[in-house]
Amino acid sequence: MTRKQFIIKMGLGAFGLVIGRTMIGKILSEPFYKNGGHYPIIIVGTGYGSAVAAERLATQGHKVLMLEVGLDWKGYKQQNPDFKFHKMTFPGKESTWMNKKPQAPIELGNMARFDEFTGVLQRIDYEHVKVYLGKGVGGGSLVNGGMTVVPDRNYFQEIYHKVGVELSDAELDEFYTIYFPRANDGVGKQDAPEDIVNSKWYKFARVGVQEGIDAGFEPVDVPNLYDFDYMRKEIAGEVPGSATDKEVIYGNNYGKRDLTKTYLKRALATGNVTIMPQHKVVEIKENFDGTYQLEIEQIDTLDRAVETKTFTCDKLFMGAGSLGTTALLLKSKLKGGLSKIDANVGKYWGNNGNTMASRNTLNFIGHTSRGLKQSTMPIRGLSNFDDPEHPFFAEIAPMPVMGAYTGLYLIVNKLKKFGEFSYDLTNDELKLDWNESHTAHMRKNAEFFLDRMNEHGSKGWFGSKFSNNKMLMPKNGVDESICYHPLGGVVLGKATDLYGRLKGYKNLYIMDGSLIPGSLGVNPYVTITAIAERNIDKIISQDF
Ligand code: FAE
Repeated sequence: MTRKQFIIKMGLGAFGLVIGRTMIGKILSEPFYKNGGHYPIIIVGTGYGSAVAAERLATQGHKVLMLEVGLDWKGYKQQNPDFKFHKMTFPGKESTWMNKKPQAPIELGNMARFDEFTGVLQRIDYEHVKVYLGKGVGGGSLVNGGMTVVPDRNYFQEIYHKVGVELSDAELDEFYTIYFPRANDGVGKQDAPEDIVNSKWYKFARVGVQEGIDAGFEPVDVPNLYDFDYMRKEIAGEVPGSATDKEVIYGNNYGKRDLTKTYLKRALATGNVTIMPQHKVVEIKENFDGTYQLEIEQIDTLDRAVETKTFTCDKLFMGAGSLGTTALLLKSKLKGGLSKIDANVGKYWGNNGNTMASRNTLNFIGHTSRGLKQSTMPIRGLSNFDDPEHPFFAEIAPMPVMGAYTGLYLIVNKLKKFGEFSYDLTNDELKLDWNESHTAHMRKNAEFFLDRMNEHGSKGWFGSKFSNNKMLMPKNGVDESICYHPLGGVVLGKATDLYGRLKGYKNLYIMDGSLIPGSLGVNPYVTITAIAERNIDKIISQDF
C-alpha cells in the first residue's frame, strides 16, 4: 500500500467520541478532518517544546490540536505487529526519512538499501552541515541518546548576552531553581545507578573517563532519561534488549522514555488533545480577525500530498523545531501571510558546536579494550569548558559494533559566529549561510582533544601512542559537518519577547529549539523543555 494515512484522535474532547487510536488506509469521514475547521489552540509539531505546551494547556482544560508531519509510530506498530524500530546495524525503510539508504554518521548499517519511506530519522544536507532530526509523534525524542543535561549557568547567560539579550540574575534563578528541575522531572531524568555503570555495558564509559582524567580533562556524570530499571532487566536477560541491543538513532522499542511515555502521554490522558500525524503545515496566515489560518498537506508514506486542508485557530503554538519553525515563519512572511514578522527571524543559528571525533586505540600490545558490548545510551562526558583557549564538552559516545578499540566522542563546542537562514520561494526551501568560518575552531578543538587523549590519555605498552581514527572519519578523525543539535532562528528576546510571544503578533507563540541562540555547551532538550515550561506558565497566566 502506498497511500497509508494514519490519523489518531485520542480523548473525549471537542469532538465527542473516542475514535480508535489509528486508522490506516482510509480517511475519517468526520467533516473536521476532511475539510479542516476551527480549533481554539493548534500546536505545530510534537517534539519537546510542543509536548510541554500540550500537556500544560490540556491539563488546564484547554482543547488542543497537534499537527505532526511524521508518523504515529505506536499506531504503525499496531497495524504492523512485526515491526520494530531498527537497530543501528540493520536499518530498514522505517529508519530513514525519504531515502533509499541509511544516513547515519557512523557507517554501521549503511550498506542497507530499501524503499523510500517517511521514516524516523531525517537528514537535511547543507553544504557544510548535515542536520539530523527525529520524525513522528515525539519528534527528536524518538531518536536521541537520552542525555539529560542542564547547561552551565554562566554560559547560558553568555550565549544570550552575545545576541544582546540580558538574562537578569532573578531570571536565571528562576530557570535554575524552577524550570530546569521541572524539565528534568518532566522528561524522566535519572542518574545511572552504580551497578549499571559498573556493568560490562559501560566499560567504554569507564575506560573513556579514565583516559580523560589521565589527559587532564574533567570527568562529568551525565544523567539520562533511559529507564535504568529496564536496562537492569535487559542485562539480566529478563526482557528484550533495547539500549543493549543497538537501538538508538532509528528509534528505541522499549527502555527509552521518549515523549510518548512522558509529556505526550500525560497530555493525551487528559482527553483534551488530538494529534494528527502525517499532517504537514505548509503555510501560515494571519486573518483580519486576529485568528490564524494554517494550510496543511496530509501526506502519505512517500511524503506526497494526498489531501490539502485549511485549519484556523485562535492561538497558535509553533514547535516544529529550529529548522521547521524558522522555515514556516520565513516562508509565510515572504508569501504575505505573516508579513510583519520581525527581522530577527532567521538569525542566530548554530550547530551547538557539534563535532564528532574518533580515536583508534588498537595497538598491537597494551591496549585497554572498551568492551565489545556497549549500551547505546551515553552516561559520561569529559569537560574542558573552563579552558579559555579550547573550551568544549565531549560526550563519551558508545560504538556498539566493533567498538572495543574505538574511542568515539560528540564534542559540543562554544559558538563564535552565528549562521543565518533565508527562504527560497522558487525552490520552496530553507537556505542556510554556514561555512568553514563558523566551524574552524570546532575542528581545532577536536584535534586538540584527540591529540591530548592520544598523547596522555591512554598508551599501549612501552608508551606507544594511539592515533586518530581516519577509517571512521577520514578528515583526521574529525567531522564537524554532523549536527544533532540545531538551535536558533527565532531567538527568545530577539524575534520573540522573553516568553516566546512572536514579535508583531498576538497569540502566536514559539516553543522549540529555535528560541536558543545557536549554542548551549551541552545537549539541548532539557533547556528546550525548561524554556517551554517557563513560556507556557507566563502565557497561561497572562494570555488566557
Ligand atoms: P523536535 O523534537 O525536532 O520536534 C519538532 C517536530 O515538529 C518533529 O516531530 C517534526 O516532525 C515536526 N515538524 C517539523 N516541521 C513540521 C511541519 N511543517 N508540520 C508539522 N510538523 C512538523 O523539536 N538532545 C539532548 O539533549 N540529548 C541527547 O542525547 C540528544 N541526542 C540526539 C541524538 C540524535 C541522533 C539527534 C537527531 C538529536 C539528539 N538530541 C539530543 C537533540 C534533541 O533531540 C533536539 O534538540 C530536540 O528534539 C529538539 O526539540 P524541539 O522541540 O526543538
